[in-house]
Amino acid sequence: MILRGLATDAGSLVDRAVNENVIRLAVTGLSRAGKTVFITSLIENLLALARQKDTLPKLSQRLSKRGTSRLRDATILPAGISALPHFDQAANLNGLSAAEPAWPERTTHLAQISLLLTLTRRSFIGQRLGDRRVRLDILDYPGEWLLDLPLLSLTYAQWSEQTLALLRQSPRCETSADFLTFLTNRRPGDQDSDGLARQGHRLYKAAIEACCAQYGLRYLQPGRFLCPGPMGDVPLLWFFPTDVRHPLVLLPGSLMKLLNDRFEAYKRDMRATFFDTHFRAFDRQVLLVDVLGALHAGRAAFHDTARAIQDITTALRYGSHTSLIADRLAGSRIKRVVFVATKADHVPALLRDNLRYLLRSLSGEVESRQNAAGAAVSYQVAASICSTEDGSATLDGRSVHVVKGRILGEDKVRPFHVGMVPTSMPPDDFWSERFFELPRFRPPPIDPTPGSGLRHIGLDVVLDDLLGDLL
Ligand SMILES: Nc1nc2c(ncn2[C@@H]2O[C@H](COP(=O)(O)OP(=O)(O)OP(=O)(O)O)[C@@H](O)[C@H]2O)c(=O)[nH]1
Ligand SMILES: [Mg+2]
Repeated sequence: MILRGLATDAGSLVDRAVNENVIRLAVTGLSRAGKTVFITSLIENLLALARQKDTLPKLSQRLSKRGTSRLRDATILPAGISALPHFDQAANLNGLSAAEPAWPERTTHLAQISLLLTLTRRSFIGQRLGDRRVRLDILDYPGEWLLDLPLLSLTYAQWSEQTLALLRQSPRCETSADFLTFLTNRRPGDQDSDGLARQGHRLYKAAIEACCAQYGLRYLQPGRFLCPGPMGDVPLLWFFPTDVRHPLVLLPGSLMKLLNDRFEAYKRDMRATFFDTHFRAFDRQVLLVDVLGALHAGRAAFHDTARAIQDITTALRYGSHTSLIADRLAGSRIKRVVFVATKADHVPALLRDNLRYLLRSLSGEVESRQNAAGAAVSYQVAASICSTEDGSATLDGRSVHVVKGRILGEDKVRPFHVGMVPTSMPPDDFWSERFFELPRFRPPPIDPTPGSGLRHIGLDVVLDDLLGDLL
């Protein structure tokens, strides 16, 4: 009996080793970049593809064998005994397809989902081994937390110095006056006091919240100040950056020591609850960037986004080891990266290539670093849920390419002219000082039946770059 059990276990181990690829997909992006919508559309369109709907043409082409698809099935795996919330695909679809459609809520905690693809093998000989399975493990999380990745490698003194240098520049200084005044009243001899620490924390938090809301800035740390997660406003968070003298002296009973201790405890906690436990060991990465949103938000927001992308990618591990064993020992590395400019349905087709070039320029040195490490890198534009149609309109007496859609909360279809989309980092005279938000289009009519597919732009190309070699 025991022997038979062992044989069955060994059999399923061999089956998994030969027939199953488990891919941990990092869906990376700052807050509002479009992660949750991307995951929802990816899953929905892969389910549709397995139901023989041609919703992802580039993948259909790859999977086609003598007129039939090699994708036999796509299934969302049951949540099992996971301690993490399950990504609520059904709730997202219901919201999007409601009579008064709604985009998914902001993500406030971790959620995960796994999708299993079952494929017939390409070669006749391979088919003797049985079907292949590709399991995609996907994690959704609040984008704000991503910026804690570069923070993890800093000391409190380094973080304070960097953060205050930025906070004293325009436009951050305009929202930070109260906090900066509070800092000028601090003295090295200040005693450890929860009252003071909390007051400083509140003022600093209000300053960075205003940087986000009023100027569209994104390089704002720590992430849990903006999105605290399920623990809420715990004492661990009651710290703020402060002017540090060198060398940093941490006298027992001083405010400085309390702030330093909380900063270190915050890093430990983020490592233990997010980065080391859930946000690691990725094999593939899609890096979603709301390039247009950043462009519209103005110079500071655009440069902030660029810096965030560069610092986040610096903190991740790219390339491939020479062997599976090395992978196991050193932790896996990201072997394919697709940068995606999201919400491309705000831009008429003719300008989408500009958006791609701009994305590449914004990512700066990142590509060469990733390439040098042996990772495959590509750049794409996509709209996970296309909510507009291309059209033309007359502007100042001349015809221009626009997109047309219904803005959320309105009934009438309106043209939207995105204006100039530069192909590289814009020069200083490009920027006006105003902060615009992109219009939020109402999603198109959607069939809520799972596997019906969602209208998109370029999602199939992104998925092909990301996963094509596994299909
Ligand atoms: N028109 C259009 N809007 C989109 C698309 N994808 C995302 N959006 C808009 O961008 C908003 C943010 O998208 P989410 O997917 O929630 O962004 P996120 O990265 O998950 O954001 P956080 O959860 O805050 O980190 C949505 O509410 C939509 O308004 C798209 O493909 N087309
Ligand atoms: Mg989200």
